[in-house]
Amino acid sequence: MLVLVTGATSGIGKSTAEIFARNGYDLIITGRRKERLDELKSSLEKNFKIKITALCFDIRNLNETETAMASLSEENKKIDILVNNAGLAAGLSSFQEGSLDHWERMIDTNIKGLLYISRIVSNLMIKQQKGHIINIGSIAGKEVYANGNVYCATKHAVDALNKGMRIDLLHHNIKVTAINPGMVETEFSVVRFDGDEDRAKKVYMGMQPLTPQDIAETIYWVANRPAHVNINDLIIMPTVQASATNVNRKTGA
Ligand code: NDP
Ligand code: 8X3
Repeated sequence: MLVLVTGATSGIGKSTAEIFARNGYDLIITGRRKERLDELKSSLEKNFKIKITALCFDIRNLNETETAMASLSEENKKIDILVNNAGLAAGLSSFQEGSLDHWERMIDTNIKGLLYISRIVSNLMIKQQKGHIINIGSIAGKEVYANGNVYCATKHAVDALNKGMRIDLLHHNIKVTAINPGMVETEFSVVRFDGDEDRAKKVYMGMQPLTPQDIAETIYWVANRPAHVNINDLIIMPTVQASATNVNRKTGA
């Protein structure tokens, strides 16, 4: 079995690559940071008897995405599972004060990037008349919170695309699933706050967030249901988080 994980250089994507590797799946891992991709490839290949192909490209760039995918061998084009994980939030500002650069980064990555790779992979899956696309959405694709505006809009788009893909791929025996996490401690908040690590730490202060491994285990479980079972849509939250903004924090007082 062959799994393509986008955004495998960090967080949820890296943990997802690890759990599939541990269970004997071959992998295609992607991301922009080549050193991290190479490091992950060599450590997983050292520990597990699997084949890993690392593709270094920016998913926002259609040409780079098409070129990287075209470089795959015929064997590596037989992808069984696509995990659409690459994504980010940039900024947490009111709509009226939002940065255009942040908006474009989120729209280009979370929506357009996901579309570019999914179009290519779904056509490869159609040739095989089987496959499974697992989209990483967010609680931000189910709810809108103050200052979340464009990030929430991109994840609502993922929610809509998850449903649309499932309908259009129905007659090709392709499963489509969305996993929508609440707060997961990864590099997500550091990226959101443009590298401000102190601000990022405060996001998880006084509460126990999910770990990337929690999400990876869920992805693995979803991917391993019997052939006749599909998990359409799943929301997974930390126990201390009831909604995007309701978090039970210990004040430490
Ligand atoms: P990380 O920042 O730890 O990981 C993000 C991954 O996406 C990295 O591997 C990064 O690789 C990749 N990526 C980002 N932009 C691009 C790009 N332009 N081209 C290729 N790859 C890219 O964050 P998470 O693991 O938390 O995020 C993974 C997914 O989970 C995202 O879609 C996020 O929206 C979603 N999510 C996260 C939650 C959280 O609380 N952490 C909650 C709900 C959903 P590189 O930089 O090397 O390109
Ligand atoms: C990430 C979770 O709550 O910051 O998608 O939107 S949140």
